[in-house]
Amino acid sequence: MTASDPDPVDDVVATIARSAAEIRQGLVGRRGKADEENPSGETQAEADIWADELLADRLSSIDGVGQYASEERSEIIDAGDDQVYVAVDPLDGSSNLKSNNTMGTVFGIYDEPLPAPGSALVASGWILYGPITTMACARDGSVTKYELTGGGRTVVEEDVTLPDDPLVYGFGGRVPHWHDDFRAYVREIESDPGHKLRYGGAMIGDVNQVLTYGGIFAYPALEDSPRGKLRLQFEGNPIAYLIEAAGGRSSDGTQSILEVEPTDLHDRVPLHVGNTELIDRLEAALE
Ligand code: FDP
Repeated sequence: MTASDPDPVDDVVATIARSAAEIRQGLVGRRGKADEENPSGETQAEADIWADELLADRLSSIDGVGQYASEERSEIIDAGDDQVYVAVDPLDGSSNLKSNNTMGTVFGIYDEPLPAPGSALVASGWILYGPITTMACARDGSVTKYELTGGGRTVVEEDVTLPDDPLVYGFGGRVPHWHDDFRAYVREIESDPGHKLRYGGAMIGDVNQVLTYGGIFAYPALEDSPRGKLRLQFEGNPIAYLIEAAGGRSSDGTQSILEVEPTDLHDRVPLHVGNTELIDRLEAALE
């Protein structure tokens, strides 16, 4: 590739950013349940299916894209090229549609065919549909935050890092299903007067709070679900790549999420991300 050649990574990021306003607008009238399940056995919202189709069409037609895969479809779309491979959660936290709370779109751009380990990511990021629409994007070890308006994108912060003093925590899964060692760790985090609870039920909203204020988010292994809930390709890897690029850590309980070898496109992974010190303590607690 020469300097003047189109860069498929840039094109994928720009296409997702440009599509965000349309996705946000398209949620109106699509908040109901569809009569279908995703490959993880969850009932899909009409908006999940619609956003997936919109992104599948746009991303798989970009020059250089070899595959499009999504949490909302069982099969990978073969897009014909071989430079980058795109994994998307079109609407993360879509259960929040009913109550009109925050949700997001998550993407990972890999340089290996899917399913791929997080070490094959070359960029990742998320769109957050909050009071305004924002994007956080990691590439080449650096994180940039944008505000999105219509089809446009304005940089609001470059070289974003997690604040040194962690402030917020949010932990998913039903508390009675947490393992005892994880529960004991949570009690320690809660009892620190410097910490406060922030949990909104959409991973991307909760992780964005950690990126903004410092802290920890986890959707851990559960007694009735040993690999937790979140999907490695579509959620775990992209989030881990971005939080690590922002100077934080990710862990599946014992190692960086980026080191987890996938066995299936829809694998789940226990996810813990946040300030290094808190993830180090978590791994020690789960030993
Ligand atoms: P959702 O099912 O609404 O799409 O993986 C998806 C996710 O939301 C995350 O965004 C969120 O953190 C988690 O599931 C919440 O799940 P539960 O409410 O089932 O615990």
